[in-house]
Amino acid sequence: MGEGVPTSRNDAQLHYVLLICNELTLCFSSRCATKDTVSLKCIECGNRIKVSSRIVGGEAAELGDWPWQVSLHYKSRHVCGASIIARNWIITASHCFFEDDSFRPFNWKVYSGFISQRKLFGATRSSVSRIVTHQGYDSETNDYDVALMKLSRSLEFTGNFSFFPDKVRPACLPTFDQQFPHGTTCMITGFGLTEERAASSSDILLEASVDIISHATCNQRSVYNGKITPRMICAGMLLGGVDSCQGDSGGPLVCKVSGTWYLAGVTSWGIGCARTNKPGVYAQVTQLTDWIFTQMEANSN
Ligand code: 4AZ
Repeated sequence: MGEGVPTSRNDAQLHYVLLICNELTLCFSSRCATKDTVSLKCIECGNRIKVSSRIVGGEAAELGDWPWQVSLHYKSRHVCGASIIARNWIITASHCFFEDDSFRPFNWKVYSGFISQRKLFGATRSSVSRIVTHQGYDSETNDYDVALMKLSRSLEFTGNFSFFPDKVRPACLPTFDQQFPHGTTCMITGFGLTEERAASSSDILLEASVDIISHATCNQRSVYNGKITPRMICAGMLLGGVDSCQGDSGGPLVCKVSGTWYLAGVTSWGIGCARTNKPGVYAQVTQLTDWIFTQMEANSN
């Protein structure tokens, strides 16, 4: 990696990755490790010890399965999910900040390292020092539905990889050019509704596998009829039955590449939950990494 100002998008990303890696100890993907940066891997991301589907149509997760999943409590209630991407940064959806009070960090608590909302005593509770929503977020279209929250204190990542269960660990951010081709099977997780008409969110963390759906398919008239922007990625089952739902928002859509889990999407919107031809829509992280790195740098002190 050369000196000075980055000269291309690729350089720009390496630049940010290096800076963040040095200063904030970001989890960054091994795919960033070109011949110039090969040894610069600060923290392992996207891994867990265990190798082993509310979310509608899912099943119960076990502790340590999705160590980057956190629960955002607003005024003491679970309202959204989020994912750990660095010791002191989590990523969520901009639409989780839905009223004036929700832009005040002290109204939020972040719970990590747990799988049951009724057993929060085992969780790590963090306070929030900053909330950064995307200036391009449009509540009509859900474009740019991404936000960052900075934690008041850095999380301690548990486990040392080989010996202890990992309850709290980061997911890997993809590189801007990383592809998650349609048909790839990925995972969604969350404490959201287990049915579109359910009265409350799930007590336990649920997981489900979903397929990546192409923009062309998702924008078809019978599906979302042109409403899918480049900042969105669709995933689910066109037949219905499996999907994220209210309360899962802000949480992860992760895809496993060579044994490592990458954050492909941030749960954003959809028409209902698990309906035929209405898959879940996620903020497309690869299109937002520049913004993510820029905000993390700008808010590093
Ligand atoms: C929501 O209201 C929501 N089926 C999140 C995800 C989906 C629908 C609604 C996707 O936060």
